Amino acid sequence: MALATSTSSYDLKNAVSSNRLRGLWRMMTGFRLKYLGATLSLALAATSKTVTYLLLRHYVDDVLGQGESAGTLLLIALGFVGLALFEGTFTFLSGRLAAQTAEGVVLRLRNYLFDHIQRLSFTYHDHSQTGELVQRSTSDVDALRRFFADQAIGVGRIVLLFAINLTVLLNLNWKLALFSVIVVPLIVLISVFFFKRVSKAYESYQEQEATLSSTLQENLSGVRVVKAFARQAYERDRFETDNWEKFQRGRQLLMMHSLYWPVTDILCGLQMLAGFFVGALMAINGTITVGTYMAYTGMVIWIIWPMRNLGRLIVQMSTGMVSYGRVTEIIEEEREPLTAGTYSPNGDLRGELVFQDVCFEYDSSSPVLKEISFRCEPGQALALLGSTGSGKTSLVNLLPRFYEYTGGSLTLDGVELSAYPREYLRQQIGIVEQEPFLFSRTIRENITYGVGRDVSQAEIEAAARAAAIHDVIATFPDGYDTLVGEKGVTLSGGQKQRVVIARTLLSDPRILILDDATSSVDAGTEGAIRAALEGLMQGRTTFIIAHRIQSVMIADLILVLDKGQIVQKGTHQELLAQPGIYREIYDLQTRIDIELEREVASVAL
Ligand code: TTP
Ligand code: MG
Repeated sequence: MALATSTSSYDLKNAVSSNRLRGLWRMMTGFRLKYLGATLSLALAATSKTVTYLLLRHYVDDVLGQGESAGTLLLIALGFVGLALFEGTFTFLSGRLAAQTAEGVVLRLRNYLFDHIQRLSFTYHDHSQTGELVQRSTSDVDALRRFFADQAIGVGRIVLLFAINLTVLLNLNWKLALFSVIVVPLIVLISVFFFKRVSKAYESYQEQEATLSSTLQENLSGVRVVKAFARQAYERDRFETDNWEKFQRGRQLLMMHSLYWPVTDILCGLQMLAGFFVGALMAINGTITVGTYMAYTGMVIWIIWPMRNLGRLIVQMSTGMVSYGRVTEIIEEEREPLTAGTYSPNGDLRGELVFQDVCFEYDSSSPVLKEISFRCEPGQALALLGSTGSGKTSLVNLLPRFYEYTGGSLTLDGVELSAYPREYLRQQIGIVEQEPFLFSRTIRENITYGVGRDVSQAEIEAAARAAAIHDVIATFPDGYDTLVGEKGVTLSGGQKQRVVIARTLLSDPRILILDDATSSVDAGTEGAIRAALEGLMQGRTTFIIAHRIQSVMIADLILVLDKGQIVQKGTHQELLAQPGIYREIYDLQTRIDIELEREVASVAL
């Protein structure tokens, strides 16, 4: 890949500026030479156009009717052809360079955004809508591409055409030249007036588009729920309302554009007519030559029409500016530092954890964990039990530093957790998340996802066996190369969970966290996984979150959480011996089990 597009070598944070034009200029780092080349080519093309008119003037005034020779005529004809070729070549070159600049800049920008969004914090992603992020990384980036490809270069072209032609005209006849541009300040004023309004209208249009793509994205993810509740009509109405709003805003935006055109067209047209008329009078009076008049009529078009286009470009640039703002809002967000840490650990973790009055809350709302204190020796298994919403997931999410605890002290192998680099923790801690997620790739790719090395088929199978999923995979025609997800087979909830367990086991973490990892698995399979895990838990600190007593009773220490607090702590035997939630759950679950057995027995009879 070309160096200029590689994201690792370039930090787009530099391109964040309150001055949007400056920011856009900075975004072009590495491509500015190309852009200047494009502008220079334009200048050459514009100059040759003007020279063509001067040649025409020379022909009319000095050659025509002066007993011209065939040689002179040929020379002049060649001159016209040469100039046309010259202009064409440089117009082409300029377009090409501009396209390279624009595509190059946004290629890099897209890569950067993708990488950047992945590195933002969990908190950021909790609060941002996927659809909105997608829209900013596509539609807004595309608006920036248009800015670099058409608008930035277009402005250069217009300024050059204007400057060159006006300078020459001023030299030919300054009075006529000045008369021809009296309308220009007015056009600029009108453009600025529209620029402000179009910016606003476009911003609100893009916002609505983001809302719409969020709605679309959410409804696609939740299409099963929509169907299950037969809420298609309701969702359609909601979408239609949002879409109607977008239509309204789009119409308003177009209205602005369509108002701008006739106003400036009339102004420009009148200006040109007046210029032609006055010029003709001057030519008749002999103030200017006929050749000058002809050159003037050619050149004045290249002053007036570009000015009209300048207005259009200024108006269109406002869209680029708005998109710039929307994209840099993401770029401005701080990345989660992955490798930074005041402590640089050596080798693997032992896995000794000490919680001392640890408190935690998500964005300073109500506390989620309150003064959690316990200790866990290396290699121990620790279980968390508690009603839903009691804070179990939140507690284990602190360990890989997905979130930062807000009070107390949490040490890992004797060092405060906040001193560890996140990347190291995430390599050492394996977490089977409560909601399993698989990529739309093969099962093999999903299982080997977290391992940064080549793994043998035997290793993959061993992990899959331990997670009690090997036999299921073996039934697929493509085995481990079966595609899962949208383009392949759909796995059941329990099967997904087991693939995710295999993935985590394969990464061989020092601390293993199973967050309700077997919630979608039947009791028999859970037993098989548990038996396999017991062997694998040896030598690593393990956190088990589960709702079944059978899953947690093997732990060396069981914590019972309620509303973010530890209400009971001890081994299975200790907790059974005391009154409390644990014994209640135990009694309830055994009673259900006994009744179930009785039912099964009676059916069997
Ligand atoms: P959890 O820690 O998710 O509760 P839990 O894991 O014990 O529950 P379950 O058995 O259902 O998995 O949530 C504790 C509280 O924190 C709960 O009130 C929701 C809140 N919370 C957030 O505000 N943001 C989050 O990202 C999460 C995960 C939880
Ligand atoms: Mg949970």
